[in-house]
Amino acid sequence: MERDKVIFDLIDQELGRQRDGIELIASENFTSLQVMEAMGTSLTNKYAEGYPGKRYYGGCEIVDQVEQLAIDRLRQVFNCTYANVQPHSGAQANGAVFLAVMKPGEKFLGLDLSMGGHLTHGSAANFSGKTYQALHYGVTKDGIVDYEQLETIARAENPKMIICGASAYSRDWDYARIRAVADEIGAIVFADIAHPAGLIAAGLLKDPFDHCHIVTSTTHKTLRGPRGGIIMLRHDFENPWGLKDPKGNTRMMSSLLDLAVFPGTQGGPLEHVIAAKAIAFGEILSADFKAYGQQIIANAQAMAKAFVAKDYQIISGGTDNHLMLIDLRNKNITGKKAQETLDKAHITLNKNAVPYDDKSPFVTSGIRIGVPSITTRGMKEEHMQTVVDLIDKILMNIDDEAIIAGVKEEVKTFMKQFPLYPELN
Ligand code: DSN
Repeated sequence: MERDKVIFDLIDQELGRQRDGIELIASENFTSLQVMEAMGTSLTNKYAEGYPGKRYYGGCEIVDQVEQLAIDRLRQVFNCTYANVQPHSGAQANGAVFLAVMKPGEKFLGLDLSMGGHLTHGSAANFSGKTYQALHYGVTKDGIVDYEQLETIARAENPKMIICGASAYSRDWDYARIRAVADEIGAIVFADIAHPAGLIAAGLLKDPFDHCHIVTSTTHKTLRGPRGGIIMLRHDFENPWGLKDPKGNTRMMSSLLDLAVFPGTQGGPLEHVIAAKAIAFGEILSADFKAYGQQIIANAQAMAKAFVAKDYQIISGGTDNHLMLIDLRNKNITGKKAQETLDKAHITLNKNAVPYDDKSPFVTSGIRIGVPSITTRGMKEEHMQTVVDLIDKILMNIDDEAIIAGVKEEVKTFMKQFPLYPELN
């Protein structure tokens, strides 16, 4: 077979794009080379429906070891007793939780997408909003989760499940407060920690596991692994609603979750990705990861301060984690225009609705900025001022093509200090 030059050329171009640009998409990161290597291996050829030691196919003796290592390492990362490493994505992990816990039409409560929540927490366009009755809490005018509203809705509506977690929220969570109201009404608490998982693993944010019955995450954001999802329980428990498996047996939550991933929502696991997850979890268990997490928070806070000094409006006034949401209305620029123009200068981020936004989700009034990727590339607090200066130069000259082209060159030169995959030509 001839090498597919067309595709490999595009892959080379993408590597160049990643190297030359300032990557500020809060949900992205750069994996280690060994994490990427594992995904391009013979493990991609193997079918392994089932779980280690209980497969529906022969020849699984090697992938069983790979998957068991991934499970064991993940348990160690979050000090939990149960882990499922098979979900292909965070959305798949969340879908499995819904399948395990909820019957169609039942109520749950999650953070509104327009206030920083996630599609799978009840958006009308998503399976979660179509299959179940989604109720939402929001954030206050100050941009902090409105716990009072959450409690009021929970007490009035008795949802079966309360979800905490967000895609565009820069503050830590009061998991204990959510658990307290959930216990009053007999609801399960499910935390989706996809965004801050790496900071939680590093012990730098509150630990959700003591208060939330079920926890899911993606593996490719602050955890710096391959694209994928995971589900975890610190302690297994009997399912409180007497839910039955398809054979009519009542099962422990761990067993219901395993069944909900396979055969409930997925077929064969991606063992090449699971191998990469195992490598990433091994990296998280190393001494360096805590320092990485600390640097992320230091960078995010330095960046927020530099934006505030230039009169940018940060939602909630700052950040506890790896990201910030900026309301651009005082600058008279939409999120869409900002994203598109910054893209021309190889500064990559996403437009984002801000709480109480008056613009459509396609336009938005804000941008979301995250620092995990630039922290992986080696940036420190002192580099945040340069990044903010470059963004500000574009936003203050949004229709000036010459200035935009100049910033693109400045970005390229600046990023040469922070090599990315030097082993790859
Ligand atoms: N799309 C992800 C994000 O950007 O936050 C969440 O799934």
